[in-house]
Amino acid sequence: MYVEDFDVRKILNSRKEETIAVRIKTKDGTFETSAPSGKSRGKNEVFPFSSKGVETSLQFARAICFKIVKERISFETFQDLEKIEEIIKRLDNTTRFELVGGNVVYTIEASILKAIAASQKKELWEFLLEENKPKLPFPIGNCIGGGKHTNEKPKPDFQEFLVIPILQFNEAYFVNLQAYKEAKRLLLEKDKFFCGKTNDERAFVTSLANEKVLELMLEIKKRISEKFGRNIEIGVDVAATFLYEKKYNYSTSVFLNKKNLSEEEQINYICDLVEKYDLFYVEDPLHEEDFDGFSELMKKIKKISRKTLIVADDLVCTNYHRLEKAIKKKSINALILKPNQRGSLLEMKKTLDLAKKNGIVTIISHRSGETYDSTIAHLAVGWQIPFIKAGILGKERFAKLHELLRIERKIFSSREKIY
Ligand code: 2PG
Ligand code: MG
Repeated sequence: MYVEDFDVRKILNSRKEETIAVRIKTKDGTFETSAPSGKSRGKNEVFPFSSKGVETSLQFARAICFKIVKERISFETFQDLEKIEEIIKRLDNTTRFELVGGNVVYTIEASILKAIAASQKKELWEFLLEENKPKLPFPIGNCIGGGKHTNEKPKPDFQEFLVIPILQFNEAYFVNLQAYKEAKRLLLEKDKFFCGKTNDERAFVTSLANEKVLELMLEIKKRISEKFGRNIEIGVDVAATFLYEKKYNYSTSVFLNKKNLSEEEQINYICDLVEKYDLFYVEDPLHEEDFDGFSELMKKIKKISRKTLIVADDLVCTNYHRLEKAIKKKSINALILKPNQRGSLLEMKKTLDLAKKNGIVTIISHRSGETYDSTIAHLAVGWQIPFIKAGILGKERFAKLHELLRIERKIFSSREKIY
């Protein structure tokens, strides 16, 4: 497959921040990818854009695509992405794409993969698939939010309160929407300041403290079970790095009798919450450099709950070497993967394979600032990642969720295929 032409554009994401869209043309059609942006970014992520700004990244993207076209570089396999990375390394050999920007690497690589897939008459997920009985991921939905994604105050200190239905995808999608509606009803009852407002990821904004929201999440779980006969799990993204400055600093907690917690107190607090609210999922419970604290927490959690996932997002940042360290120290049993945390899809795949080999549960994730791009839906199915965190509502979130609904039909429908 050869790239015949390309277009690199600047677009806005859901937070109205500038980002990049790359479109390439081959004899099979046009293929586009745009990049999302994080707000609670880990310090070990690659640079999303050049340290010189978005414009510089766009110029680099054009130069790289121009070279691909002019030199008639051929792409046939996933590993052929190395050809792009060689070009990029010559322009920018920093480890974190400081000059080019990780979003340039990601959008070019993903667009090329879509084109290779099409040249073999496949969609991206089909091209990536290594197994013959694909499963759809379980969608993790963000219902209520606080932390960095919410501007209003007071707000819960935790960033995300999540619902997780372990159900067939189409059912889980529906259940998440119902849970979201229940969240709204309950907030109207229990939060006198609530006016239906939502945050960056369309999660509801509330003035309630962490534990009050968790009580409400248990109520949502109960109502979903009563109304629909479906069991859902619940969880949180603590995003603890953003609470941490020498201690973990809380503003609105009702459960705690003090507001600044030491590492040990934070670990005990998380254990208490897991026990009291039967949490299935806890993302970034400690700050982004605390591998040992995570290990301590893992030891304690094992005694309380066998099902709970202790998930690294900012701790690992989709970085192979940081995952190696987390595995060695037994810091985690689950891992967030975000393509633009790493830029390189080759590296992301290596990290995913290492996680799978070591029994670490993986979750592919959107960012808080999103576009209409649906690439992560394809990566989730193609690479058989068991969970996807992609929100519940909003066009940018639907872009991924609805693509998964379509893929599910394509895989499981016995009707003549129109998908
Ligand atoms: C997270 C993400 C997505 P951001 O912390 O998991 O929810 O947030 O994209 O702002 O880093
Ligand atoms: Mg996170």
